[in-house]
Amino acid sequence: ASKDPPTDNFIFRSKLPDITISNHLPLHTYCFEKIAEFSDAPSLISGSTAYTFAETHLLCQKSAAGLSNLGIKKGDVIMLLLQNSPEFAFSFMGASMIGAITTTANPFCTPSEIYKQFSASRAKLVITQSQFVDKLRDDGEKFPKIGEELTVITVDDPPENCLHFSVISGADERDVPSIDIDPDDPVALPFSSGTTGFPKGVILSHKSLISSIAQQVDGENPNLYLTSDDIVLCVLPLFHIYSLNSVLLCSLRAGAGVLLMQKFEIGSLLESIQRHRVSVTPVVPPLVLALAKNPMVASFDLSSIRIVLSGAAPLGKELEDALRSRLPQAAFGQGYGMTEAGPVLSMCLGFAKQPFPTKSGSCGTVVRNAELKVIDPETGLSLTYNQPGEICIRGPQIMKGYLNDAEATASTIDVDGWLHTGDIGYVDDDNEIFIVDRVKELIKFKGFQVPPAELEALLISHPFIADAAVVPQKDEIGGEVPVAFVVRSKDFEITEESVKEFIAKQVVFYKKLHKVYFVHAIPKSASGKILRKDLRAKLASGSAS
Ligand code: 4UU
Repeated sequence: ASKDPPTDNFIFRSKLPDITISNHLPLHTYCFEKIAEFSDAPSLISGSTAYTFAETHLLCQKSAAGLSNLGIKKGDVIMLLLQNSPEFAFSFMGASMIGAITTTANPFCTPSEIYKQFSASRAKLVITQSQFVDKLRDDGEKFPKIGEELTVITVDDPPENCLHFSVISGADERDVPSIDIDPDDPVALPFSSGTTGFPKGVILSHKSLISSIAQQVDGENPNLYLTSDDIVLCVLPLFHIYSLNSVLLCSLRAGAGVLLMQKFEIGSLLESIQRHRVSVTPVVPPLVLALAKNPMVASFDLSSIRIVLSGAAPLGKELEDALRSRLPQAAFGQGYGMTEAGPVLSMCLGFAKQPFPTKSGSCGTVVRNAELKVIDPETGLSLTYNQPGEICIRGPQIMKGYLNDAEATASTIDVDGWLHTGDIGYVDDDNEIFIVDRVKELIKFKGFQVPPAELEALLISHPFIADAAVVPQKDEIGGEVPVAFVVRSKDFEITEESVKEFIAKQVVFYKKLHKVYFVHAIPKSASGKILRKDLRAKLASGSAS
């Protein structure tokens, strides 16, 4: 097969047969469809509190009624600015039940980062923790006045002019208005910069999320086999689509319990895995590193783990092998996702109910009910086995498009419905996908998105900076870190430290610059595009400084 010439449509499929997907349903109906089978099993576990599936379902309905009582209607957007908590699930599903849309934001973002998402999504209400409320009162931004123009709900003691979460979760579930939901109606609005530019709202419909969940956990032989005997670790933040979809929503559908943790701290993580007999651990490469290398691991009983899923950033083969030898009983593999792709493109088939053998370093096989192709970035022709090119995906799970950005949508999803990922990879003879490079601008620090365009815009807003470009540099712990090439304005002196500080105070921690290189000019193409490849090559060769 390796010698096949390029054709205009060589398509890769899952080894699993296609299934019938109930994507005509509203998301909440689909997620809770089988709840009678496990209504008394634990669904959400947080600290010393646990909610059964029946309790979780009821609290979602109450929250739906409560949101409706506060004036939230079909098509309205609510913003969750929350760390992992049961209330995250209640609000997200509650919003779905009244046809509202949830935009999820990182509570550690700066007020200006939050404001951009808040205003672009036109959120009508914010659900957060008291410690983050001041970010919504920041003088520098034009947030509406809390309590008068903007409803802010906190899951803990509410500060001035805010409401407590019980205002919605204490509502009468019989007050949920009856509404019609079309499969194409949006339900989630995560933000992603995609292949280029600034973060944009990614419109995910009921149909797309259901399709993605079903591709993972439905069918006689599910690709990711979860049952009501499983406890799934939820330490990855729910505001990111990986955790929201593959952890929370997949577990709700399949009846698995979700162990919610607010932050990653190795000791308490290991302790929780041992105490709750966690069986499935969705992680990112820095967590694989901790589990593989931290000496504390040896003093805990981790024998309950049967699946380790890594995703959101490239994982080295050596690290994967190191963790494998520490957790020999577990199936280890990767998922490959992209917010715009709904998000899962491929998943390790070693996680299936009847598993397939898989290889180290692979990102899995394309999910069922979807088509994947690898194209030559120059000619657009599709490539066959073992030839690296840009990965494209098509299926009912991909986003509808970007919010209010037809141009960015058109340059990401082509007329034939293929979503272009900006990732370079190949498919081997066993249909396993290997990602080898990224052609898009996006930088990933520990799996978090760092959009260069955002940092470049901040840099050139500095009066002493004439031009700037931000590119990824390889980093042992973070995978990649953002570094800047900066052209000083004529006759102005500015130091590396002051540039770093200027950025650090305006961005969330993972977007901080790790290095600044002063140059005389930024290499650009004839059309004015930054030649990022040249800058990356300069870094790789060590000739940057
Ligand atoms: C190399 O990272 C994500 C979603 C990840 C995900 C979701 C569900 C993983 C497993 C799962 O079950 O989304 P974004 O939008 O933040 O970032 C997308 C980009 C990809 O285009 C690719 O460049 O993140 C990178 N990426 C990976 N790279 C994602 N997964 C992988 C991977 N290996 N396994």
